[in-house]
Amino acid sequence: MCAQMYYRGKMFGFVHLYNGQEAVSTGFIKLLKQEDCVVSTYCDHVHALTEGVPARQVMSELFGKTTGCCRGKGGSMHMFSKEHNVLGGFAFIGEGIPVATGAAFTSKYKREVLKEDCDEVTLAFFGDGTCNNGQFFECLNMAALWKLPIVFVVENNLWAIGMSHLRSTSDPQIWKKGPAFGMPGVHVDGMDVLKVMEVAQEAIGRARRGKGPTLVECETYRFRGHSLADPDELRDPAEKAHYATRDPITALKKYLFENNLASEAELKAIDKKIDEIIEDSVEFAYESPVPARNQLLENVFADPRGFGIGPMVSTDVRILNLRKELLRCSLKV
Ligand SMILES: Cc1ncc(C[n+]2csc(CCOP(=O)(O)OP(=O)(O)O)c2C)c(N)n1
Ligand SMILES: [Mg+2]
Repeated sequence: MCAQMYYRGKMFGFVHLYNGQEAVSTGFIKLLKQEDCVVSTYCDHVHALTEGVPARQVMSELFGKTTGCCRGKGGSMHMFSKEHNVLGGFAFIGEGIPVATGAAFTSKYKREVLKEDCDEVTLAFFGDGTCNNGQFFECLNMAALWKLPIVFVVENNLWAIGMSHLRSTSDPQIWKKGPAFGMPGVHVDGMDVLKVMEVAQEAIGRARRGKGPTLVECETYRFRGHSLADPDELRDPAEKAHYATRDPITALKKYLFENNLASEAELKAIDKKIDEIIEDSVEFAYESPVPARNQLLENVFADPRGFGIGPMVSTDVRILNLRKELLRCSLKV
């Protein structure tokens, strides 16, 4: 549905589908408690949904409407929900990792100074290509040094847009970089939700017990191009066909049938319910208003009229002048 709406011009900028990688988000996030935090990338609409942000709010945000979880100011790639502790999608790769490390530091600080029974955990999701960026190494170091309650979840889909993982990294086994910093590194089949859950349980449990971070490499694959604007001409059709046979949703369905855990009718009923939720979210997004023109600068700077952002210091003349200047420019445009 996201693809349909994007091609109809209802969503702006880029939208990145998550098809093929669902087992990673579900396998990890479904184990979290209310207070735990999630930091994501540009596939954040899925991580937000998994974390419980209502589909209506997510779809509206993708449409850039005021009823979205960021009042339509974030759009695709910038989902945020204070209520659900979704601390953002980050379009600049690697930028979310220090934010997640900071959130984990906050939890550690709370535990040591304010609230002894605080056992919050933060999950940082990012891709294989991102593991070649500096923030990854810096944050692994800090997290291990301070035994932070964080799990670094690498969604290794073997590609960074059109760059093959094997061509761009000195050692393609990402999990090995964990032990280099003194934390466990684990590799898991990221297309098997039950295997992901098993590994996630161990890593999250470890973080909750104050035993520090874990690096988990989930080997997965995306079924579509990098974004909906990507013609996806660089990946070998044979490779795509190979991974298509391992669709995590089809695999789980097969497992449920083989183990008599669900009937065809039960799964059909779930499918129907999902279709209804999606239809409802699209209708809601269509009907919702776009942000008013006078909200253009809201939440851009610290603004007491904004939401969740601290009060502006009225004596800060520089910010006031900058705001005025921006307002003048926007009116000219
Ligand atoms: C700092 C920065 N450099 C470059 C880009 C352009 N860019 C967008 S996605 C991407 C590849 C990311 O690949 P990976 O980390 O494997 O994530 P995936 O999309 O495969 O989940 C790049 C280089 C960016 N967004 N941010
Ligand atoms: Mg990748």
